[in-house]
Amino acid sequence: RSKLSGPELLCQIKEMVQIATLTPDMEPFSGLPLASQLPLRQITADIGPFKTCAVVSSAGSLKNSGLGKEIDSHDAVMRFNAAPTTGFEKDVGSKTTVRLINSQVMASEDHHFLSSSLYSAGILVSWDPGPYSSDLREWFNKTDYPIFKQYQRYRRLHPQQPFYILHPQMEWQLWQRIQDNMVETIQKNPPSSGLLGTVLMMSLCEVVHVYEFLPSRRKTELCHYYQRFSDAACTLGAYHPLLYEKNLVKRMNKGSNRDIYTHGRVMLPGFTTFNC
Ligand code: NCC
Repeated sequence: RSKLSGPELLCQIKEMVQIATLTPDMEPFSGLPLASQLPLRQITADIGPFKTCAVVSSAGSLKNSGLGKEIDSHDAVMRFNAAPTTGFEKDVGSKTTVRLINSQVMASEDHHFLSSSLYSAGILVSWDPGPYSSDLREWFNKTDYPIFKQYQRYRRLHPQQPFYILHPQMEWQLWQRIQDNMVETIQKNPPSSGLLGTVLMMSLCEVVHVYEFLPSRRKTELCHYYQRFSDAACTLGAYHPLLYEKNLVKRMNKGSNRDIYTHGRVMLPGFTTFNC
């Protein structure tokens, strides 16, 4: 099997990964109270298209990057999980257009998901590792963390804030792209929020700039720019196939290696800007 080029990889992802969020008509939700809380339309029908976007990883190497102004200059900015902006504006900016959160954040006591103002800016998108079959009923009966319970509670408290749930098929279609493009057998766990969010933004933006997903010269064992905890697994992966994700992103990068080294910046084209 020959190694795909960057453009070929981009086409595979564009054609084989469907960007989908849950809507009220989908089974088994249609008859349930949850259905009345789900957005009526797909996220891709509701928001964007944006010209230029920033995806801000939570990596420790963002610390002292001074990238805040550049990040805020984009039309839309995506952040992840509990990553704050307050107090870190110089390095990560202050704009939040979309926040992608995993179900662990929604469920764990320490994140105060229902009450913390951290989550009130922008559009929320959540995800939970679904079964490989991506069967919604099977997933609904056995989620990793109680994503649906927490989603419903949050929606009752903050009914005006747009809040989507990713269809689990997106996780596994993307996982398959990673596996099919690697020689090694990869653990059957979904991609990290970082890669899921990057691909979601590629469907909403003309150009996506991803910051410190591929580590710059500031590379550090510090896990997050906002915490004192260190662990190299945050950058290299443990549960998520993060190293493989990064390899794929490196191959698709349209920017220069110099940009990675100095700014931790990767440039990816939006799906509408290329033909396959
Ligand atoms: O750490 P996390 O990710 O919230 O980071 C968001 C995304 O940024 C990229 N990243 C992060 C740190 C780092 N040093 N290098 C990076 O490249 C990754 O792409 C990552 O996805 C997640 O993916 O949802 C994850 O969430 C955390 C945790 O659940 C939340 O932060 C809430 O506390 C997971 N950590 C643990 O379970 C302990 C992490 O594995 C994945």
